[in-house]
Amino acid sequence: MSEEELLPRSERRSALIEERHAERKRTQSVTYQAAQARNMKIRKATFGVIVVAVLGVGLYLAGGVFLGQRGTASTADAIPVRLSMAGFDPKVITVKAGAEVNLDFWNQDNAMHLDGGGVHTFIMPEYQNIYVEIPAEARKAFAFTAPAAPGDYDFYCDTCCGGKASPTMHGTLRVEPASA
Ligand SMILES: [Cu+2]
Repeated sequence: MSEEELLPRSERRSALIEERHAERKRTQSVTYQAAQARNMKIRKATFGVIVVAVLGVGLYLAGGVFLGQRGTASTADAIPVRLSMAGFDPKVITVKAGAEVNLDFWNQDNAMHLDGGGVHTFIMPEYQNIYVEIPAEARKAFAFTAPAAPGDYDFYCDTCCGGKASPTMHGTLRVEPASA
């Protein structure tokens, strides 16, 4: 028989009450509360980090579709241009004559997709011999000054699907009069 069981019932009860008081005193103490708050903060921060990581992975797996459309790396007025096996999207890029043009290229193909390592190109021989290479699954910003003469300027990709010979790999830079 243990010593506790030998104690009279009243003494056991008062011991129990005292124990509860001590426990309450401990949990209500400033240091205990602070520690709890700290634990909660750490838990929240950890949760935040996990959420951010999961969202990041999700965005990455989404093939950068969201980033391509409204990513922070591009300027506010950048025109998103997606490149894939299907060609350019949009096929017609409309700008004002002489305006500063910011293109935000997004190559949606992966390196295993194409012979050229998934690279697409934006080639505009009619104007300034523009030649831009966009690596697989990458974004690339490209800025240039639009032609002063209004009209339609052809551009194409020559690294896939028949290249220049394939109509699907062509697009048009439509230059409108600056005043229009
Ligand atoms: Cu291409």
